[in-house]
Amino acid sequence: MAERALRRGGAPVPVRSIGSEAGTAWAELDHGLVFGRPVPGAEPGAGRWTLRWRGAALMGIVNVTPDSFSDGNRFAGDPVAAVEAGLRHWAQGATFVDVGGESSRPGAEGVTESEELRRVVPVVAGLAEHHVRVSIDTVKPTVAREALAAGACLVNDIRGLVSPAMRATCAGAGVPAVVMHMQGEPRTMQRSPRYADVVTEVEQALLERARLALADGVPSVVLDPGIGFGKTVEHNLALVAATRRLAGHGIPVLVGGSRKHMIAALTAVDGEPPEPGHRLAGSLALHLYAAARGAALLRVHDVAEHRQALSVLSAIEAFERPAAGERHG
Ligand code: HH2
Repeated sequence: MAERALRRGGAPVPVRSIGSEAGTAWAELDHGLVFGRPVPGAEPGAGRWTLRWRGAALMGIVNVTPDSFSDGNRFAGDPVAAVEAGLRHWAQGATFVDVGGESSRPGAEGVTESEELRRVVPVVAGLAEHHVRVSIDTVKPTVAREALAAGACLVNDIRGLVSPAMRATCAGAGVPAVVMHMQGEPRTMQRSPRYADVVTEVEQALLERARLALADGVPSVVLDPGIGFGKTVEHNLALVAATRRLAGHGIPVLVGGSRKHMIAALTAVDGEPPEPGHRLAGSLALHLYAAARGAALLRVHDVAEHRQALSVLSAIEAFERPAAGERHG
């Protein structure tokens, strides 16, 4: 396993060929996350629990913030509505519901620990009561710890676990983490993002962060190129186009482009970019592309619509591909 090689400091496994053109169906690719504690749907074995799935799974977004770029103020101050939104994502087929209490949109100011805790803990607890797999979207180890105690089972850290305390929190709780790439910090990250080779730099940074996390005892990780986090539209396009390469390390890859600025920038009509609530079609195109090239998780606002699109794509591809016997016959 690539994670084992990273833990030993060995070279990552070579790039796999994924995708319909390569003859490997993305919808049949096996993905898994290892936990050090029981999680709904995970199989026990040797003191660990493994959650397995095939193809691209969905992470439904619930932002309990007044200022998120898309659903800001929808659930702020209303944990009951936030829990209902999370339950809707879950019923529509999300594998994780991602709860966040601090916006990371470009220019966003941070919130205090106590305010973030006040926003997220009741929502996490309300969802966990219904056996929903909750991921906590935070950069603060204390918020992660409290959310895990309230029933979350995955940490989504847009700072990529640079904090040793965050790595220790995940390791101590026996939960995996999403290791996301960001250049700079939300307040200033979009001022002048620069890379000599964006794909190589992001890939190397993610592998290094993953190695650190695994070495510190985090049971498993997800890699995320961080669409829109210190990146121009071209940087984002290069990274989405490199999904097959990023997924080739044998570590699950998450892509999160839902309703983001790059979609608005690519689809403006007469200089008018669509509002976040009108970026679903572009989000679907981006995510289907990534799914077909091996992305294991898609972080989305619209779970039912993504589920429908993924089901149709995989059904067509299954029909297109010859049966194994015919292929070699
Ligand atoms: N994007 C956002 C927040 N968290 N986490 C991961 N792993 N990957 C992402 O791409 C990602 C993320 C930003 O989107 P959103 O939560 O919709 O908005 P806001 O940050 O304004 O709350």
